[in-house]
Amino acid sequence: MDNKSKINLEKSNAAKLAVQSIRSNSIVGLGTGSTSKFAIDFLSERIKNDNLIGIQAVASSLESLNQAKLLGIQTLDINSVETIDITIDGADEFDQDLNLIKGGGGALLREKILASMSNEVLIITDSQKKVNQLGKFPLPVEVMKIAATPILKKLQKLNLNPVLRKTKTNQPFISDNSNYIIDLNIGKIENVNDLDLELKSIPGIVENGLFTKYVTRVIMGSSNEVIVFEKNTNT
Ligand code: A5P
Repeated sequence: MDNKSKINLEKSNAAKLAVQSIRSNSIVGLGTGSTSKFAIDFLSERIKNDNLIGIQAVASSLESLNQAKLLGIQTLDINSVETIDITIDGADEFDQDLNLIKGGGGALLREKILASMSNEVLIITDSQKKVNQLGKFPLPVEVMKIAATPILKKLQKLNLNPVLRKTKTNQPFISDNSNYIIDLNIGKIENVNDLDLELKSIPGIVENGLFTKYVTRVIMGSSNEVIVFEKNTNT
């Protein structure tokens, strides 16, 4: 098996196990990205073949919303929901404390809103996402278009090596919320909470891709097994 197939199998195995946690009559948060895509497929299979009834989904992106609709999964608008029972989403990196970098696909804002509304957040990944220290993967920051230039300058001054995300045709990438994304090439993030607060203090930054709370469990595919990391409640 080539490496890409191996990674896809890890993603699929993690997604399959996570979807087993969904109970009938639940509101389910749908993540975004290639691993979440597997989870949405498995959810639809469970609804069709497994007596899973009363499922309503809230999507974290237009991409996931479209996939869910195509599969016949009933969807709800975020504004019509008070609490989400369980959200299943991917990540770009996670550490031993279950802090995450998310937003490689540009959906970090809605993903964080969904996570904040959820009783349970299951993160599904392949084995390449586990790191000792976050930061090798560029940290995405969603910013208002009108403030992109001053924010880029501010982030440069903070030595965070910001780069405005571009599409394949060299146009600025536009999020589902009509904002820009700036990727921070940090290398190693020494203190995730301090950086999260620093970014939140800059006007015009709508959200950043650091998830320092919310996660209940990370479910990681690794070769033919699946490893579950629980939040250590003693720390
Ligand atoms: C989307 O914006 C991201 O947060 C994804 O959840 C993350 O990039 C993981 O994507 P993959 O499952 O494709 O690796």
